[in-house]
Amino acid sequence: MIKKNWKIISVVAISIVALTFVGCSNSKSSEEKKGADATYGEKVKYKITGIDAGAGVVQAAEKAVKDYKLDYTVQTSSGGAMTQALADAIKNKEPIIITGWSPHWMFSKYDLKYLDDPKGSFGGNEHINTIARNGLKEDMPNAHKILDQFLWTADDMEAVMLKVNEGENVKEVARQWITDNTDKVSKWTEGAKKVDGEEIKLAYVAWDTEIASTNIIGLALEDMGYKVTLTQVDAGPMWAAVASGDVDAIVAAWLPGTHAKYISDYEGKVEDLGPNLEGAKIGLVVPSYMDINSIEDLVK
Ligand code: PBE
Repeated sequence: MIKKNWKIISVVAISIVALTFVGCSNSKSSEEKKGADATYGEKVKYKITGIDAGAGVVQAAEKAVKDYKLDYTVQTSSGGAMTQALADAIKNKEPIIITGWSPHWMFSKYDLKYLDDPKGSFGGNEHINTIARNGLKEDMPNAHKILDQFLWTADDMEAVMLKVNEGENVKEVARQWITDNTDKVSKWTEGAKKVDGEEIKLAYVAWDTEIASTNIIGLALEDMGYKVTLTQVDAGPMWAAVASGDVDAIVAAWLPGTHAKYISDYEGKVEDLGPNLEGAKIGLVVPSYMDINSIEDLVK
């Protein structure tokens, strides 16, 4: 009887010790997290370094601030200014939180991580679609066919982006990529006839991803005899231009989440030609040396 009681007492005692230990280590780690964020938050002045206000990733970051009740503001600038701020922070091993996306050369150049997004403010897997103006199919069937067949991979795009980031001229990088990838390009042009100087206009935003894709498809169209004009605009005007027919197409529609508002605003006013790239993603990105893993770790 006494023996049995001892057994029970020692099991209970061990459990208490174990639970206390687990409890302590849990509260300690969340305290540490809070401590880490207080330091990070102050160091980054409670700012998420963003890009242009029209970008879906900036709007998603603003949604995240609300969803997670963060004491942060999203600072808008440009893709170039954001990656410069990232480079500066990494050079000094300082914290920074940016509005990131993939594919992107920054993941090849630096050691970075996405913050987990348990509330899904940034959506899930994305693809990049080609969008044509209504009537392009009838007016320019060959160009329409090429745009419709345009398809490449995240690796392809990243290779182009990386070279451009390293300072090579985008037109030269595009020419080299097309020369090296005739198998892919010939699939895009399959069944399309060459034309003689027909004019075609594409719009894009100065996002590194879109600079790469628009130059590649632009050159592929040029090689099929088109006189191609690439116009750089902001995100809102880009969508408005293809919906009004001011430009013939864009290859920069991030769906289903990032540009959801744009595509629903112009429903019926544009033709969605489907994905030209699968496996894209947006989110908050930080250098791997930062001791946080989730957007929730930014909550004070
Ligand atoms: N991006 C790159 C864009 C789409 C392409 C992720 C910066 C955005 O609207 O957020």
